[in-house]
Parts: sequence; structure tokens; C-alpha cells
Amino acid sequence: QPTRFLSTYTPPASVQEWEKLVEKELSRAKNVSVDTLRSERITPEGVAIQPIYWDLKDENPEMPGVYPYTRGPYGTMYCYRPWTIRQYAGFSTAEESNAFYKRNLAAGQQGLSVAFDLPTHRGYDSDHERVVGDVGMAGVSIDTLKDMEILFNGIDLTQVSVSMTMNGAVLPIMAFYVQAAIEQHPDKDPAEVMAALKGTIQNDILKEFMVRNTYIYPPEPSVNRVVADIMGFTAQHMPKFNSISISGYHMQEAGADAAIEMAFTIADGLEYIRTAVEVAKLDVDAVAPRLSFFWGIGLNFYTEIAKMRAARKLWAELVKEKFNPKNSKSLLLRTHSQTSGYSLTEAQPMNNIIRTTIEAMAAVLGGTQSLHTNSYDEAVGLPTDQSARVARNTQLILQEETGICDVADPWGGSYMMESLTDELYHKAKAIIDQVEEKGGMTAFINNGHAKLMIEESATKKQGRIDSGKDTVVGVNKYRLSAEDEQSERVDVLQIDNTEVREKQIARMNQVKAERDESLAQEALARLEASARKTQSTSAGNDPDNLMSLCIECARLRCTLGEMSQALENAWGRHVPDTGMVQGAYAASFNANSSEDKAGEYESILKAVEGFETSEGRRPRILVAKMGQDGHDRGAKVIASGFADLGFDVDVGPLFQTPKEVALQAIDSDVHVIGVSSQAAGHKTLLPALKKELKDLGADHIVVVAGGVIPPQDYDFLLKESKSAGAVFGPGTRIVDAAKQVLSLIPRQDEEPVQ
Ligand code: 3CP
Repeated sequence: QPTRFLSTYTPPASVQEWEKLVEKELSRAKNVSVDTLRSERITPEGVAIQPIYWDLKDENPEMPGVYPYTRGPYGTMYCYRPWTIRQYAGFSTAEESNAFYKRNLAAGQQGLSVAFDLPTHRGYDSDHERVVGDVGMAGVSIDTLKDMEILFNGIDLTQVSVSMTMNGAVLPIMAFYVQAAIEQHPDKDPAEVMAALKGTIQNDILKEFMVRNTYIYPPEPSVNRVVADIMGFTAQHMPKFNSISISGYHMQEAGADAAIEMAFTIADGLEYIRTAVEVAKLDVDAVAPRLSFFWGIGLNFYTEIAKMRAARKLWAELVKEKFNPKNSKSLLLRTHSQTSGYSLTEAQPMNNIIRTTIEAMAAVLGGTQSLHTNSYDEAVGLPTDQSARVARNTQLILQEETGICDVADPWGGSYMMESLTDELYHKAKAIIDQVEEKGGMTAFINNGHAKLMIEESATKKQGRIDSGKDTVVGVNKYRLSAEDEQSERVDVLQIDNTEVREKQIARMNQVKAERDESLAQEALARLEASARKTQSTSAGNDPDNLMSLCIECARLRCTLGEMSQALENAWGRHVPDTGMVQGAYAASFNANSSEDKAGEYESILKAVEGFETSEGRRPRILVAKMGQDGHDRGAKVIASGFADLGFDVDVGPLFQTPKEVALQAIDSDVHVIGVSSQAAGHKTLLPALKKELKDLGADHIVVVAGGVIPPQDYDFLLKESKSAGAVFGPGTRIVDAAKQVLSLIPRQDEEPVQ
């Protein structure tokens, strides 16, 4: 280490602080010194790889583990402990998911990360009429404590750290998890069990109102009661548990650029601390050390690394300035990262392994604490055992074969990286200042600004891809012939949704039949009564704390739907606006187009005008989302793009039943319904929509579908069930889709196409 080689060199204060920290970190597990750490890392060429490098001429170099933490939250970073390999997964039933988790833990995965199905997210039991197509489709279905017990059967919850991606029905899910752990250890004091629980709950409701849409209640009680009471409860009873995973990932997936993702996420974090301090009257140091973050990592390699570095500094500075904590852990931005689902393509799926590897490298070089790498088949469906293995091995290879873990913040000191970090820091800070001026993130979300900024960024991105400015290999460049494309198709996991649903309902009914009904109803009544109070102290020992009340409900075998309904009785369900961006697609497409592409755009506008002349009105399309699938980036981008191309566009509300979509389409007299499906419900919901249209005498309305639909299902939709006139997979250019949709609309006096 330079300090030892140069006798004249006196380490500056930050280096001395780092050295002390490293001794402390290393003594925790191995009782080894910095020297030992160094001697372990000699290359075959005899070069000593240092755990950290810095500029010897700098009088106060930034060091990892030292404020403002640009270079990482820990002093030794991966030299001491690599990031946690934490693959996000959940398969239909608790039994299948449990078996999958056990296989993965045995094969090198280090922490669990549970994916729930959409009915669970949205607080519906499996027997609810609104969730027929969704049960078990995009994750595991959890209705009762029994399901949670099966999910973790044979996995000791006091030993394995568990992340749960849950925001809407976060109270019942946390309650089931805690109660399942308590019942795993009947001989132990429940307080002792809770104190041992380690993991993370997403519990980041603010971003749900911007992008992910699995909220249940309106923003005010969602933040001031649900999030606040969970923070209060975990601070008191579950000190090792991260109470929120403040997520930028979904913003990036929805189209936000890195500066917007970073700014909104950090602004969300500040809002949560403000809630903890001002509403729940908690000490900043009781809460902030257990706030964690979650970034999406896309293919902009340098930008993603710089984003992670800049975000750590920004967070540390802002928390220090605004809340003045005493504990330095309150300033640490520790993060999970996930490679980008959006960057994956249906075409030539093996390319996705390469994309994911590059993104994983960016996450790691940016200093992530935990990582999920996507499976290469995720653009078309749920991962198989084989694709999940490749994804996990990507991380194992990075950790164990490459030497990447040997150095903390290897990009530190690069002219380019430092400059990029600085620029992103300032860009994000300017957006945060704008948000804070408007009164913080809740206000910024409520006035619709945040959502529109993200949608605009997404629409511009689509314009750049469609115009060929941004390359996507195998999609807008280097495409294969249709025949070769076919031979590259991958198997995807098929789920029999009806069978899963019936099994879930049967088990839930059994749980209900075996419980003490009056005790269960009393617990639910107490929960509702507490929710009706506008204020609780949120403290973990307050009898009105919603977490405590839900744990009691879970113990008495109340269902997730019942608990959610009790809260809904008090607060109602949130209904979002359905605005859309205008002009961004046209501007981005045309600004980046070569002459022939600009001509293509013009020719569609002309075709639409021609349609209007012959039919007396413009082509009208309803962009619809059915079931509990709230991923609306695709729907919003399509709506904006089609509107810019001259279509009349109606954007339907989220979470519709097939019947509701059919009725709206008839009411609005549309020519076409464009169904966007991202959550695997298409094989149930599209035939159901077609049937509704037929029953209502509106069979002339053309239905097209787009989104994450496995090519294997195209024949079912197009031919077998005849429930769609066209299917547009990921990567379809909007201009191509618009052309085809226009050709499918029967002209007056023509027979319908389908
Ligand atoms: C780690 N430790 C160290 C060092 N590194 N100690 C000394 N020196 C080091 N170099 C210690 C830590 O202090 C900690 O101990 C312990 O080791 C574990 O490290 P960690 O950094 O806390 O790592 P981990 O437990 O994995 O936690 C990572 C975070 C956590 C903090 C990010 O929140 C997390 O796991 N999040 C995952 C979120 C997730 O999986 N989300 C899934 C989203 P102590 O605890 O004692 O301090 S999937 C969504 C997909 C899309 C969708 O929504 O649909």
C-alpha cells in the first residue's frame, strides 16, 4: 500500500479514518489486518492488487466507508464480503416456490427474494372476481398464514435473510412473515425471534403512485399510517430488518433516465425520513440506518456506475444537512440492484445473457450490496430452472472467477468517471431541489409532475429506438430472417392458472373453516378501528400500531384479503388519473430520423388522414389494461405514439375486468382495443374480452395485444381462440404497429377481419 512504500508520506485524515475502519471491519469476522488482506491478493505475475487506490497528491482523498461515501458504504467492500446474490423469484404456489428456493440456496444463492402474484400485491384473496386471470401468474400467491408457512418450510427465517417485494398489501404480508417465523420457533420468546429477523421489505409506496401501480389505498394513509407504522414497529422490534427498499428500479423500467431515477428515489427517501420524524415522531437514527435502496441497472455502462457513486454522496449530504443524524450509519446508502428487464429482447434471447452480464458488471463496479441478474428469457415469460441457473452463475463467475472483488471502487480517480459522477450528481440535485421547492415528493406526485416526466422520458426513448438512433441488436439492427428467428426461440414456463387458483381457494377455505371465527372478526374490527384514526404514534408498542394489529390478525388466521378490506373500509381504494404525454414521440422520432424514416412517419400520417376521409372519422383505439397488471409503460408509450400518429386514443383505467373494457370500448365507439399485457394473464383475459364483446354484440371491434407474450402463445391467441387480430412482441416499432392496426380495421361495408 502506498502508505507503507513511501516513508515520507503521511496519510491524510480520510485515509487514516479508512484504515481504522478497515481494521474494524476485518476484525468482525476474521480478525485479520490490512496486511493480511493485501498478501492474499498477489497475481500470478507477482503484482500485489491493493484493496483500494487513491491519488497520493490529494490532501483529502475520498475513501470507501468514509463520508460522503461516493466510493462505497464499507471500507473493504467486496475484499471482505462480496455482494449478496439475491435472485427474485416466486412460482405460483408456495410449495413450488419453496422447492425452488431450497434448490437455489443449495446451488450458491445467498439470500431469498420473494415475488408475489398480483392479487396478493393488490390485497385480493384468490377467490376475488377481479383476479381470475392473475392468481399465481407473476409470482407466488399468498392468501393466509398457511401459505407463508409452506413458502418457508425448512428455511429458518432467523438465519436466512429474506427480501419481500411488497408495497400494497405490505401489512398482511409482513404480519404473515413475522408470525410464520414465530411459529417456526415455538420454544423461543417471540420478541427474540423478531429481533433475529433479517431482510428487507420493499414498502416503498411513493414510487407505486408514479410507476409500478400496485398501490391499494390513497397516498396519505399509505404513507402516514402504513409506512410510518411499519417503520415504528421494525425500529422497535426488528432492528436487523430493512424497513423500506427505496426503489428507483421501477422508474428506470418505466423509462426514467438516470438523473430522474436518482433524483426521485432520493427525494422519496427524504420524504420517508420526514414522515418518520414529523408524523411518527421517531428519531432519525432509529429509522435511517435501516432504509435501503434499489437501483435499476441498464446498458449505459459508465452512466450506471456514475449514478451509484453520485447517489451515495447525494444521499449522505442531504440526510446530514436536513436531519443531522448522530449515527454515521444513517448516512449510508446501501443498495440492491437489478439488471434491466426493459433492455432484454424477445429476438435472439441469448443476447440477453450478454446484456445482463454487462449490467451486472456495472452494478458491481458501482458498489452494489445485493444483486439480481435477470434470466435471458424474461422478455417472454417466467424463467425456467435452466435460465435461472445461467443468471445466478453470471454472478458467481463475477465473484469467484474474475478478481473483480479484489478492489474497492476501481473506477475511482478515472478522469471520465469522476467527471460523470459529478455531472450526474448536479443534474439529480437540481431535480431534487425542484421537488423540495414544490413541497416534497408527495406533493410532486400528487400534482402529476413526476409521472409525466418519466412518461416523457420513456416516449422519447421509444422514438430514438424506432428511428434507429439507439441501436438494439437483433431488433432495429442486425435482425435475423424469420426462419432463423424461429429456431432461436426458447422454452418458457407455462402455468395452469385455473388449477393454481382452485388449489389456493380450497386451502384458504380450509384455514377459515378451522379458525375461531369470532376472534378473527374481532381482530379485523380492531384493525379497521385503528385505521379510522387519522393519527397513531406509530411506535412499535402502541396498541394502535397497524403492524401489531395485523400480526394478531395473522395469528388468528385472518386472510390477506380480509385485512386489506378492513383497511379499505377506512381509507377507500386509490383511483389514478389516466393522462398521457403528447408530442414527445413525434419530436424524438423525427429529430433522430434519416430521410427514409421521416418519410415512413409521413406516410402513416397520410394513411390515417385517408382513413378519416373515407370513414368520416379518425381511427380510434382504446389502450386497455386488464387484471391486476399495473405495468403501464408499454400502454402509455403506445398511447402517446399512436396519438402523435393521428389516432384518436382513449387510455382505459388500470385493473379492468374484460367486461369493463368491452363496455368502455362500446361506449367510446372505438375501432380497436389494444390490450397491453405484462403479467402473463393474456391466455385467460383476451379470450374473456372477446367473449364479452361477442355477448354485447360488438364483435366488429378489433382486438390486438402487445407486451410480454411468449411467441409460443401467439398461435393460441391468433388462431385457436381467435382472441387477437395481431400480437406485438417486445421491440415492435410503434410505426409498424400503427400501420398494421390500421390495416386490420374493417372499412365500412367490409366484413370484420377476425
Ligand atoms: C457487508 N457487511 C460488511 C461488509 N459488507 N461488513 C464489513 N465490511 C464489509 N465490507 C455486513 C453488513 O454491515 C451487514 O451486517 C451484512 O454484512 C450484510 O451486508 P449488507 O450490505 O447489509 O447486505 P444484505 O444483507 O444483502 O442487504 C442488502 C440491502 C438489503 C441493504 C440492499 O436491503 C437487501 O438485501 N435488499 C434486497 C432488496 C431486493 O431483493 N429487492 C427485490 C426487488 P449488519 O446487517 O449487521 O450491518 S425485485 C423487484 C423486481 C421488479 C418488481 O418489482 O416487479
